[in-house]
Amino acid sequence: MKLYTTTLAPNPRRVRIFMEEKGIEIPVQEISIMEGEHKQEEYKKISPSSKVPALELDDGTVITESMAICRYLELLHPEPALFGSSKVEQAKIEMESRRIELELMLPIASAFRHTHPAAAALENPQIEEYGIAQRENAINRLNLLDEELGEQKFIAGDDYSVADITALCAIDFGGLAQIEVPSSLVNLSRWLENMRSRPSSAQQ
Ligand SMILES: N[C@@H](CCC(=O)N[C@@H](CS)C(=O)NCC(=O)O)C(=O)O
Repeated sequence: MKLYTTTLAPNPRRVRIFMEEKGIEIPVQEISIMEGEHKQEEYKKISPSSKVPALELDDGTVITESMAICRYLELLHPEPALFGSSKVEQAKIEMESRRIELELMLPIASAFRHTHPAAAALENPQIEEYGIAQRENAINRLNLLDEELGEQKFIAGDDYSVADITALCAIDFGGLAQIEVPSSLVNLSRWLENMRSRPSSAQQ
Protein backbone atom coordinates (compact mmCIF):
# COMPACT_ATOMS: atom_id res chain seq x y z
CA MET A 1 0.00 0.00 0.00
CA LYS A 2 1.03 3.60 -0.49
CA LEU A 3 -0.58 6.76 0.87
CA TYR A 4 -0.34 9.93 -1.19
CA THR A 5 -0.42 12.80 1.25
CA THR A 6 0.29 16.53 1.59
CA THR A 7 1.82 17.90 4.77
CA LEU A 8 -0.27 20.64 6.42
CA ALA A 9 -3.37 19.91 4.34
CA PRO A 10 -6.33 19.01 6.58
CA ASN A 11 -7.80 16.04 4.71
CA PRO A 12 -4.58 14.01 4.43
CA ARG A 13 -3.90 14.92 8.06
CA ARG A 14 -7.16 13.23 9.08
CA VAL A 15 -5.87 9.97 7.61
CA ARG A 16 -2.45 10.33 9.19
CA ILE A 17 -3.88 10.98 12.66
CA PHE A 18 -6.27 8.04 12.19
CA MET A 19 -3.31 5.80 11.28
CA GLU A 20 -1.29 7.01 14.25
CA GLU A 21 -4.17 6.33 16.66
CA LYS A 22 -4.29 2.76 15.37
CA GLY A 23 -0.54 2.27 15.09
CA ILE A 24 -0.73 1.70 11.33
CA GLU A 25 2.35 2.35 9.22
CA ILE A 26 2.06 2.75 5.45
CA PRO A 27 4.71 4.12 3.07
CA VAL A 28 3.81 7.67 2.08
CA GLN A 29 4.50 9.82 -0.95
CA GLU A 30 4.35 13.58 -0.51
CA ILE A 31 2.37 15.49 -3.15
CA SER A 32 2.96 19.24 -3.18
CA ILE A 33 -0.33 21.05 -3.74
CA MET A 34 1.37 24.44 -3.64
CA GLU A 35 3.66 23.38 -6.50
CA GLY A 36 0.69 21.98 -8.42
CA GLU A 37 1.95 18.40 -8.33
CA HIS A 38 -1.59 17.13 -7.70
CA LYS A 39 -2.66 18.53 -11.09
CA GLN A 40 0.07 16.82 -13.07
CA GLU A 41 -0.78 13.87 -15.30
CA GLU A 42 1.19 11.41 -13.19
CA TYR A 43 -0.89 12.09 -10.07
CA LYS A 44 -4.13 12.38 -12.05
CA LYS A 45 -3.66 8.73 -13.01
CA ILE A 46 -3.94 8.01 -9.28
CA SER A 47 -6.58 10.60 -8.37
CA PRO A 48 -8.47 11.88 -11.45
CA SER A 49 -10.05 14.70 -9.44
CA SER A 50 -6.55 15.89 -8.37
CA LYS A 51 -7.35 15.61 -4.68
CA VAL A 52 -5.15 14.40 -1.85
CA PRO A 53 -5.15 12.00 0.01
CA ALA A 54 -5.28 8.79 -2.02
CA LEU A 55 -4.51 5.26 -0.91
CA GLU A 56 -3.10 2.89 -3.52
CA LEU A 57 -3.50 -0.79 -2.71
CA ASP A 58 -1.04 -3.48 -3.76
CA ASP A 59 -3.38 -4.68 -6.54
CA GLY A 60 -3.52 -1.15 -8.01
CA THR A 61 -6.94 -0.25 -6.58
CA VAL A 62 -7.04 3.40 -5.53
CA ILE A 63 -9.24 4.73 -2.73
CA THR A 64 -9.71 8.48 -2.51
CA GLU A 65 -11.80 10.46 0.01
CA SER A 66 -10.22 10.53 3.44
CA MET A 67 -13.22 8.96 5.18
CA ALA A 68 -13.35 6.09 2.68
CA ILE A 69 -9.64 5.49 3.32
CA CYS A 70 -10.20 5.55 7.09
CA ARG A 71 -13.14 3.15 6.83
CA TYR A 72 -11.01 0.74 4.81
CA LEU A 73 -8.22 0.96 7.40
CA GLU A 74 -10.76 0.39 10.19
CA LEU A 75 -11.82 -2.85 8.49
CA LEU A 76 -8.19 -3.98 8.32
CA HIS A 77 -7.43 -2.85 11.89
CA PRO A 78 -10.69 -2.81 13.88
CA GLU A 79 -9.13 -1.79 17.22
CA PRO A 80 -9.42 0.81 18.63
CA ALA A 81 -12.80 1.31 16.94
CA LEU A 82 -12.86 4.89 15.70
CA PHE A 83 -16.13 4.58 13.77
CA GLY A 84 -17.94 3.17 16.84
CA SER A 85 -18.78 -0.33 18.04
CA SER A 86 -22.50 -0.58 18.80
CA LYS A 87 -25.10 0.29 16.17
CA VAL A 88 -26.08 3.46 18.00
CA GLU A 89 -22.43 4.54 18.40
CA GLN A 90 -21.81 4.00 14.71
CA ALA A 91 -24.88 6.05 13.77
CA LYS A 92 -23.95 8.89 16.14
CA ILE A 93 -20.36 9.02 14.89
CA GLU A 94 -21.58 9.07 11.29
CA MET A 95 -24.03 11.85 12.15
CA GLU A 96 -21.48 14.01 13.94
CA SER A 97 -18.77 13.39 11.34
CA ARG A 98 -21.04 14.59 8.57
CA ARG A 99 -22.15 17.60 10.57
CA ILE A 100 -18.54 18.58 11.33
CA GLU A 101 -17.45 18.01 7.75
CA LEU A 102 -20.29 19.97 6.15
CA GLU A 103 -20.89 22.66 8.76
CA LEU A 104 -17.33 23.34 10.00
CA MET A 105 -14.62 21.87 7.79
CA LEU A 106 -16.19 23.02 4.52
CA PRO A 107 -16.73 26.65 5.64
CA ILE A 108 -13.16 26.80 7.02
CA ALA A 109 -11.71 25.36 3.80
CA SER A 110 -13.83 27.78 1.73
CA ALA A 111 -12.77 30.74 3.89
CA PHE A 112 -9.13 29.79 3.31
CA ARG A 113 -9.54 29.18 -0.40
CA HIS A 114 -11.37 32.46 -1.00
CA THR A 115 -9.35 34.79 1.25
CA HIS A 116 -5.76 33.53 1.45
CA PRO A 117 -3.36 34.78 -1.26
CA ALA A 118 -1.60 31.39 -1.31
CA ALA A 119 -4.89 29.74 -2.35
CA ALA A 120 -5.42 31.95 -5.39
CA ALA A 121 -4.10 29.21 -7.67
CA LEU A 122 -6.68 26.76 -6.23
CA GLU A 123 -9.75 28.99 -6.63
CA ASN A 124 -10.21 30.88 -9.84
CA PRO A 125 -11.87 33.29 -9.26
CA GLN A 126 -11.27 33.87 -5.58
CA ILE A 127 -14.37 35.59 -4.18
CA GLU A 128 -13.33 37.34 -1.00
CA GLU A 129 -16.89 38.22 0.03
CA TYR A 130 -17.82 34.54 -0.10
CA GLY A 131 -14.75 33.63 1.95
CA ILE A 132 -15.64 36.18 4.62
CA ALA A 133 -19.22 34.87 4.78
CA GLN A 134 -17.88 31.32 5.21
CA ARG A 135 -15.64 32.56 8.04
CA GLU A 136 -18.78 33.78 9.83
CA ASN A 137 -20.49 30.41 9.27
CA ALA A 138 -17.48 28.62 10.74
CA ILE A 139 -17.41 30.86 13.82
CA ASN A 140 -21.13 30.30 14.40
CA ARG A 141 -20.53 26.57 14.22
CA LEU A 142 -17.70 26.82 16.75
CA ASN A 143 -20.18 28.42 19.15
CA LEU A 144 -22.62 25.57 18.69
CA LEU A 145 -19.82 23.04 19.14
CA ASP A 146 -18.93 24.71 22.44
CA GLU A 147 -22.52 24.22 23.65
CA GLU A 148 -22.49 20.58 22.55
CA LEU A 149 -19.18 19.93 24.30
CA GLY A 150 -20.72 21.23 27.53
CA GLU A 151 -22.80 18.04 27.51
CA GLN A 152 -20.24 15.46 26.41
CA LYS A 153 -16.49 14.84 26.47
CA PHE A 154 -16.03 14.07 22.79
CA ILE A 155 -17.74 15.23 19.59
CA ALA A 156 -19.93 12.14 19.26
CA GLY A 157 -20.37 11.19 22.92
CA ASP A 158 -18.28 9.51 25.60
CA ASP A 159 -15.56 8.12 23.35
CA TYR A 160 -12.89 9.52 21.07
CA SER A 161 -13.78 8.93 17.42
CA VAL A 162 -13.07 9.90 13.85
CA ALA A 163 -15.44 12.86 14.36
CA ASP A 164 -12.90 14.32 16.82
CA ILE A 165 -10.14 13.88 14.26
CA THR A 166 -12.12 15.79 11.63
CA ALA A 167 -12.94 18.61 14.04
CA LEU A 168 -9.32 18.93 15.18
CA CYS A 169 -7.99 19.07 11.62
CA ALA A 170 -10.63 21.63 10.64
CA ILE A 171 -9.97 23.87 13.65
CA ASP A 172 -6.18 23.70 13.39
CA PHE A 173 -6.43 24.65 9.72
CA GLY A 174 -8.70 27.58 10.62
CA GLY A 175 -5.70 29.74 11.60
CA LEU A 176 -4.85 30.11 7.91
CA ALA A 177 -8.33 31.57 7.37
CA GLN A 178 -8.19 33.82 10.44
CA ILE A 179 -10.55 31.56 12.33
CA GLU A 180 -9.48 31.01 15.93
CA VAL A 181 -11.33 29.48 18.85
CA PRO A 182 -12.24 32.38 21.21
CA SER A 183 -11.03 31.71 24.78
CA SER A 184 -14.59 32.44 25.94
CA LEU A 185 -15.61 29.07 24.45
CA VAL A 186 -14.41 27.15 27.47
CA ASN A 187 -15.86 23.75 26.58
CA LEU A 188 -14.39 23.82 23.10
CA SER A 189 -11.04 25.11 24.44
CA ARG A 190 -10.89 22.26 26.97
CA TRP A 191 -11.67 19.71 24.25
CA LEU A 192 -9.04 21.28 21.96
CA GLU A 193 -6.37 21.10 24.64
CA ASN A 194 -7.28 17.46 25.18
CA MET A 195 -7.00 16.73 21.45
CA ARG A 196 -3.68 18.54 21.09
CA SER A 197 -2.25 16.57 24.00
CA ARG A 198 -2.72 13.29 22.09
CA PRO A 199 0.55 12.14 20.46
CA SER A 200 -1.31 11.63 17.16
CA SER A 201 -1.91 15.39 16.88
CA ALA A 202 1.80 15.78 16.01
CA GLN A 203 0.96 14.29 12.61
CA GLN A 204 0.89 17.08 10.07
N1 LIG B 1 -13.51 15.17 0.41
C1 LIG B 1 -12.11 14.97 0.13
C2 LIG B 1 -11.44 16.32 0.05
C3 LIG B 1 -10.01 16.22 -0.47
C4 LIG B 1 -9.41 17.58 -0.65
O1 LIG B 1 -10.10 18.58 -0.96
N2 LIG B 1 -8.09 17.64 -0.45
C5 LIG B 1 -7.40 18.89 -0.62
C6 LIG B 1 -6.26 18.94 0.39
S1 LIG B 1 -6.89 19.10 2.03
C7 LIG B 1 -6.86 18.97 -2.02
O2 LIG B 1 -6.43 17.98 -2.56
N3 LIG B 1 -6.90 20.17 -2.64
C8 LIG B 1 -6.33 20.42 -3.91
C9 LIG B 1 -7.22 21.24 -4.81
O3 LIG B 1 -8.38 21.47 -4.44
O4 LIG B 1 -6.78 21.64 -5.87
C10 LIG B 1 -11.48 14.09 1.21
O5 LIG B 1 -12.06 13.99 2.30
O6 LIG B 1 -10.44 13.47 0.96
